[in-house]
Amino acid sequence: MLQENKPKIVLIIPNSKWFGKRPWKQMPYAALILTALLKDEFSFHILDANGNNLDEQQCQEYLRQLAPEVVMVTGGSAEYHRQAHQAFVIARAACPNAITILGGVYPTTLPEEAIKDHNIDWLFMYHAEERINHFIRLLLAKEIEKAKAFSGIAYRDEAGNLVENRPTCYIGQVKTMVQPDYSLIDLKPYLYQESTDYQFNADEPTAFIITGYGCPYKCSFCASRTISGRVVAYRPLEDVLAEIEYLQRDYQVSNLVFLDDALLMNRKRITALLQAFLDRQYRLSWKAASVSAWHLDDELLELMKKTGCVQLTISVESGSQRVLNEVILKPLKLETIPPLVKKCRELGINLGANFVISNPGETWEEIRQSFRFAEDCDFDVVHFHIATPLPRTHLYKICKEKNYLPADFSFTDPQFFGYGVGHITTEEFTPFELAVVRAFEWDRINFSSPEKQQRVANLYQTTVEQLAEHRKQTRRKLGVHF
Ligand code: B12
Ligand code: SF4
Repeated sequence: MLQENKPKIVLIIPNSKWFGKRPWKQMPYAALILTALLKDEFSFHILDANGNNLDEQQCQEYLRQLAPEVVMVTGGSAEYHRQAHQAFVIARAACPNAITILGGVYPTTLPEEAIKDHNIDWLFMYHAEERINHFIRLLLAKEIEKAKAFSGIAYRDEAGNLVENRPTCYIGQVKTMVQPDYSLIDLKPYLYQESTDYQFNADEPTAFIITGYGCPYKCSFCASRTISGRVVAYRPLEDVLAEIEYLQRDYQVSNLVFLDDALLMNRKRITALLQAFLDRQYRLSWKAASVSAWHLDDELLELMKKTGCVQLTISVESGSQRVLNEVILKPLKLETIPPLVKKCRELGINLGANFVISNPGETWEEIRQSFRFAEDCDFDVVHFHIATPLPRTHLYKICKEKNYLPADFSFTDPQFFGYGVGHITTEEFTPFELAVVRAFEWDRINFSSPEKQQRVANLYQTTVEQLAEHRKQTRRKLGVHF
């Protein structure tokens, strides 16, 4: 079929800057997968409002000119739900008759909110692989009853209520993993990061990569299982290596950040991947955003270092073994952490750590234990997050059962997200106490000496003076500036 005869579909990537939120400029992996799935069968286009920093007017003009039959929007974390809805306001104004579909993490975890938007016809929940083409074919053929029976989607019934079809499988059951397709995305805006701890040398192109989706663990606050199920979907290593080589060849990428949920789960696989880095003589510096410390040991760390690892961030979450075992449900043994810090320092790998304070069931003393542990370990940088009850997580269920959330609690309250703002009140703590202790302990632990200040400044590729301003703002607003 000729390209022009194919039905036109546009995927909008909403601009994270709309509504003045913290902007994100990480490669939209979902768009790369959807390109691979849809571009041959349909006339598929991407309106990347985020990468190109487009405003509403520019998006409307683009849509009016193209006049697509289907407009799709990718909704990342629920925190950015307003941007997703704004994309549909634009789409409806520009192409009132188009079929509209919202997909991604937001509708998967919060369909009851997303469906309230009458600019949206369908919610496509969970993964797109082996599903989306069939669903679009049904819609274009006006087979509405069949579309309504499709698994893992949701829609509004005539009374305006959510109808949600459970999925029959998760990404882990998919037979063929799809190679991300970069051909319709202008990658350049994504290659240079603004001051985040993923930053390398600001002048060198940095790319993000995901080698597998999902995680089998069941940490109480985490949404991974809701989205991906419990079986990790691994991409073939050859595909991962081909992607890295493409990024190196076409974009001179020399820095890489792994964003997998469970990068280290399969020892044989991660070893084979890193060994290939050596065999193929890649000249790369790489970081991993959030790795499971219980899979790290000296041998793996040494291999990581040899292959260009410059930074790892581990999720320790709590300095209390009881809280880890009984509240957070993370299989981490705290005694393994100090030797890891020592080994990373010996090897010259920066080690960051994430903590989550104020899980229901945690005492004030146990929260203080987390700060003490973080300080004693002497990580290169430590982040403390206030537990945020994300939709459809175990944490949220407990909070509801125990009545720990305010009466007017809403996932769509712009104040809800941020991880520096608490919502949970138990017998042990209130959001205000948490915000205060978090901001000041973060400041004290990370910046207690000129050496530490310099260390963090180096990590963020910034100056101690600029860092001082961020610290001041974080203390004054009791918020997150990194
Ligand atoms: C990579 C990642 C990031 C990256 C990049 C984010 C981005 N916007 O691209 C960075 C590091 C920047 C990031 C930041 C944040 N993240 Co994040 N992130 C992830 C992670 C690990 C993988 C996401 C991913 O790219 N997966 C691969 C792609 C291919 O999958 P996908 O996006 O789900 O898309 C598939 C389907 O959903 C579907 N699909 C997607 N869009 C569409 C659209 C249509 C129309 C259709 C039909 C289908 C479809 O098709 C795709 C292929 O199957 C997930 C964990 C997870 N398990 O999902 C957390 C996760 C999404 N992040 C989360 C959070 C909380 C955040 C932050 C708020 C954290 C913070 N510290 O502030 C920020 C917010 C950023 C934002 N703008 O959304 C939570 C969200 C929870 C929730 N319920 O909202 C998750 C689930 C982590 C967790 N385990 O709890 N994140
Ligand atoms: S190990 Fe990480 S990704 Fe897996 S469930 Fe726990 S927090 Fe989520």
